[in-house]
Amino acid sequence: LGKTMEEWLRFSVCFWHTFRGTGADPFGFPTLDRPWDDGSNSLDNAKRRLRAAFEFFTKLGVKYWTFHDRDIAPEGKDLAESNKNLDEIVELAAELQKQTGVKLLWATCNLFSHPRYMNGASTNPDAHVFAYAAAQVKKGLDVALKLGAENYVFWGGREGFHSLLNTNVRSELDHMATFFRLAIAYKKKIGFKGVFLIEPKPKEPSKHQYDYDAMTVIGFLRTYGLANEIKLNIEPNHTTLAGHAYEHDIVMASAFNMLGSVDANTGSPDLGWDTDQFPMDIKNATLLMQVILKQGGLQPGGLNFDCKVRRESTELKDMFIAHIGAMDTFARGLKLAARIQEDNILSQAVEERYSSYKSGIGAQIEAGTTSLEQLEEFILSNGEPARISGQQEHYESILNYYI
Ligand code: GLO
Ligand code: NI
Ligand code: NI
Ligand code: NI
Repeated sequence: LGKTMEEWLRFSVCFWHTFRGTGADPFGFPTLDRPWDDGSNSLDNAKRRLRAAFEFFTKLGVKYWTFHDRDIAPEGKDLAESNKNLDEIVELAAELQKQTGVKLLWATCNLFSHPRYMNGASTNPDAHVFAYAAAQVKKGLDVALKLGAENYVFWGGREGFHSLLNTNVRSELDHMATFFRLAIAYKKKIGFKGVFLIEPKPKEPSKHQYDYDAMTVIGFLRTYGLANEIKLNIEPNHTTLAGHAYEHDIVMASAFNMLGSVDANTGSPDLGWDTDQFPMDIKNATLLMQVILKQGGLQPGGLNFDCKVRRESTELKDMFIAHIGAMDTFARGLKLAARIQEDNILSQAVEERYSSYKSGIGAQIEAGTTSLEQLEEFILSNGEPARISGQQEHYESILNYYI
């Protein structure tokens, strides 16, 4: 299919779950032991973590990693100190990237953990907080440039509202658009070539997040004239949280040429939160890889494992098993998707389903050369359309044949 397995499957390990995850949850204290991590906020500890991370990437054979500014380097007493800490760690990251050949799929800024962001970052009612977030992103882009990030992600975890009664929605959305415009201007100014990506999520931690799902973000980007500058990073677990099928946002984003990258995880659709499980479902992986194959790959995006081992996993080897299992799942998904594409049975069935648009009145509809009067005329002389039954089962059983 014109690319190697590695080119189709641009796997990436995220630093925050794998090296900052502790197994803690809202009801429980940390459970995971990380022998290199003394739990302190020191720069030395941050360096040990980063070295351990690169050892892990190398042993796993993964070519990409991702991080937030604040998970690789400790936040200081003010922005200047935070930036200084970050510089020191980024220096080491650059060295480790060079030594190992592991590259940066994307960088991002944490604009959600610190209390200053409790009412939002770019959509905060306080302009002072907006300015802080902007300054943080400025540094984030400098770092992304320095480390050769291929993309840069914005996940607006606090960009949303808890009550409409205290929220001026329109002005918050205007501010968010301004924030992106400023980031785009700075990106161009410093010559950063990475692709900007917004990661939709409907809720958690915000009660309602503005970047609800793929179509909401696409609508936002088009409304504000940003659609040529920003694409989407789709996380299937967020898609199911929004009440959609696992593959829904991948398909929708790709249909509008907006699928930039994937946070390759999975969730249990019956749960109401983002469980960030490692993807182990072959059928889901096949559905996803089908879309990626069809659009010709994800480059410069990738399959970033935004996943965490459960708090019951105490052994280090669980981190390896989880990532290897997930990579195998996508490799099988890719092979199945390739077979489905080669066989052409499913695509022929789809083509057949739309065959009425190939000629006659359908071709005129496609070409946009018809009118309501003409269509009425067509119905008056042709009558009721025929009904086709059992469609869903027809296509699903074809897919099942491969899995
Ligand atoms: C949370 C998101 C989050 C983002 C990350 C990168 O649910 O998945 O982990 O992926 O902040 O922007
Ligand atoms: Ni994510
Ligand atoms: Ni998530
Ligand atoms: Ni996540």
